[in-house]
Amino acid sequence: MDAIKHALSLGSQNAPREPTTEEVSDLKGQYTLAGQSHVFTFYDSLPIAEKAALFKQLSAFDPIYINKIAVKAISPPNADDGGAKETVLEPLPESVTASILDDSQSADVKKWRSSGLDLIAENKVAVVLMAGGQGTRLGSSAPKGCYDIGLPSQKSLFQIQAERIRKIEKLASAKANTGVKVTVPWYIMTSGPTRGPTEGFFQKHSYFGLAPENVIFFEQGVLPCISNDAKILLEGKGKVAVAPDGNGGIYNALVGSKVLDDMKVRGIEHIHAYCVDNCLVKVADPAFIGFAASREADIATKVVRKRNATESVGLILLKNGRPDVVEYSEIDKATAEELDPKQDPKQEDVLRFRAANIVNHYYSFRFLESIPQWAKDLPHHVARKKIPHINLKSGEIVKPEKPNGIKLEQFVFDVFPMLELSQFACMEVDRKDEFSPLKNARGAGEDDPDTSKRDIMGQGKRWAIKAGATVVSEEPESGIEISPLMSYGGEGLEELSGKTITAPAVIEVE
Ligand code: UD2
Repeated sequence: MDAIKHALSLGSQNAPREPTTEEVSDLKGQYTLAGQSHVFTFYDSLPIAEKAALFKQLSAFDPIYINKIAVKAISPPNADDGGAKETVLEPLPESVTASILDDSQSADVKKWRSSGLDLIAENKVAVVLMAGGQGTRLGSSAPKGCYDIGLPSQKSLFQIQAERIRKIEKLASAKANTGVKVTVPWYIMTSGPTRGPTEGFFQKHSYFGLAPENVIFFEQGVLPCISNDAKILLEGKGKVAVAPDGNGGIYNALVGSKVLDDMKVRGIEHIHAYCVDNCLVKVADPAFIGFAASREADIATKVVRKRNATESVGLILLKNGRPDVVEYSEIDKATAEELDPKQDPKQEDVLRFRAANIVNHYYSFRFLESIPQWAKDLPHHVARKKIPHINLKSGEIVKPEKPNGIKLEQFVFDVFPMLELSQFACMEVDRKDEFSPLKNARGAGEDDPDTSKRDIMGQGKRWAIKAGATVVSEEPESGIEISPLMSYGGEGLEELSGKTITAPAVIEVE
């Protein structure tokens, strides 16, 4: 019997096995118990391949758990039902924050950068890129990292980030001068929709000069889309409507995909995790790594000054004494607009809560090893969406005009409140040098391809002028694109001294 069962379970490559009656009835029983048996409405009429696919998909979910997180996400405990005590929000205390903007800390920054480069040279630093988002606001179907923001070199965000990794490896190696090969492994988290196109893009571009064995792709999980009356939605007669489980899916994915095991084998102790769409991101920033390591932080995060009360960024703050982030989609207007009583009222309005989250986080490896102890407690958030689905009565596809359901997602920063303040650190950085997110389609005028291009070329122009070059240009806006392989953060541009450069221009390594 075992041999037959084994053979059946394999099935031949192109003819998946039909689940047995008992397997189907077991699974149906679980879904019936959870009040979700409607997902089997069309099961019997499906061809075998679709039966097998739906059975496999449904087997990957626990319907009781889905119900639990959906109910908790839709109606979180609040003050009046005693579910949560009065929430006290305060800015982060000075004790856990440092600021690049504060000249009095420049000696510290130099020290952090130096120690960060040493850690990179000791092969203790890795980078995790969260690239599973679907970039719907950008209006492009390709993964955001593939996007060409219009630079003279036509480099994509992925290429810019890959070259920053190559450059920081070189800088760390030159400083250490031990002859030991320096590698910063790059773990790229994708989601179902972004996995294929992302890997294909890297293969097409030969990993932008990185060694393929040091660019590791892994996939985050998905969760079923839920109707407003808490029912799992079917996208087709044999397919559950699913969506990526949010960038907070990174934690389960790091464990499930064995990325943590790979980091352990490599001796990684410090991890930089960041957002794909920020063209200015300092990948594996040694100053940030050195800062976090100097504080022996389990988590550290970079922030910039919030642009205005309505900017779509999370706010890093203390919530009931713990580090936390209130997402832009969940902050109340009064809190977002509250002014800082300590600030000079004549100054431009200074918001009380102005530490803007930029999805730029540091983790100690020892902290990431604790994921299995708390990952199941990470909350889910609700995104109300228009979700195409099958009408269970007519079997027709419905394309709703207005939000008809929810996508459940976890937020990467929801892990912050698990820490005592002493385990957490925050570094304020200069927005013009470190944050220019690509969120909107061209023409939005803010956080779009043109602002990304403007900011990265403006930075290159500042670097060239600082290095002693004279920059001439017809339009004041035109800048200079300096390849990351030339300079990681404005260093090493002595050869530009005394030169006259006509912008717009590209400076690339020969
Ligand atoms: C994110 C932050 C927000 C602010 C803003 C600044 C979160 C939850 N929110 O909001 O506080 O910092 O960025 O730009 O971090 N991603 C995945 N898998 C997913 C969803 C997203 O990998 O399922 C990645 C995505 O590819 C990107 C990053 O997470 O690299 C942020 O995602 P987003 O740009 O959709 O987040 P946004 O702008 O709503």
